[in-house]
Amino acid sequence: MDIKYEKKEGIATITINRPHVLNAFRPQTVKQMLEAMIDARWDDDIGVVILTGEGTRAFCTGGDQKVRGTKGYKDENGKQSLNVLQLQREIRTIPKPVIAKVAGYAIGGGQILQMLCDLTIAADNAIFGQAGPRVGSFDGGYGASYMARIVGQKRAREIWFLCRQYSAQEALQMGWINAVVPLEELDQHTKAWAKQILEHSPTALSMLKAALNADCDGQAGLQELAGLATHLFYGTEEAQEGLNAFLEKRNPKFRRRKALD
Ligand code: 1HA
Repeated sequence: MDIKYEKKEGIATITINRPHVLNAFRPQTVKQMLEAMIDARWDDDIGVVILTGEGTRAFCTGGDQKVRGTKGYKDENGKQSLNVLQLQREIRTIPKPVIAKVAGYAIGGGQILQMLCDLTIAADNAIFGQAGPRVGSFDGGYGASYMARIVGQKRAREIWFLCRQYSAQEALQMGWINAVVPLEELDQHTKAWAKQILEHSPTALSMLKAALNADCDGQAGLQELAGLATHLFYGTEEAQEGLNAFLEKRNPKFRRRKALD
């Protein structure tokens, strides 16, 4: 396995476990992360997901350049893909808060994963940066446009064009991450944030996540927000009347809607 997956006290933790390559991901890693995210999505006991990397040297340094081919990254059968884009969408749309716990490098596609998490808590040894233009790659999707929404257009261009590395403090100043804590306190702070979130209304949190996404994600964002609205609507007497009328082969008798009813 390329990841560790643990569920405890309402928190699912996904840990990229490839420290020999600073937690760079290959297609199998991404596939396992996706399966874990989907498990966490449907598990009613899970309210928060934590994404992290094994050890203290790296959160994730992006795609494993040692298995990169001409059409993407090669899996164990030689098939090439960019399946991390699917994982990005899952992090974005899972209706539960996802927290990135970052120690060490968050570089390239690893930095994008961190950025797509709802919240990022970094250790004081964390280093953030882009590498694509240095190694012949780029993420022009969320990696460009969502980054610019967060740090601004000038900074996003600097990050991508210069491929420099930024300290946790610099990332905090840019609004790229939420908090910086001493490395030895990273676990404790991340757990405390997760526990605080778990005390709050899961429906309110999921609606807020979808609403904030909808502002950036166009029709896909509206679909997500509307899906949650439909989910709530199904629980109303009005929606049940429509269903019952169909099943009972009669015309529905909908109550006239009062303002803000
Ligand atoms: O752009 C995309 C995508 C775009 C669209 C759609 C999908 C995408 C998917 C992915 C990506 C990308 O992620 S592109 C960017 C890929 N990442 C990089 O280019 C970062 C490469 N790594 C580094 O620049 C450096 O390793 C480092 C600045 C993070 C750390 O340097 P340091 O401290 O000097 O450590 P280093 O000795 O380089 O690394 C330790 C070991 O980890 C090395 O292995 P060794 O030589 O001991 O056998 C190193 O090769 C390995 N390693 C680190 N990062 C990667 C890696 N091996 C493969 N891939 C890596 N990303």
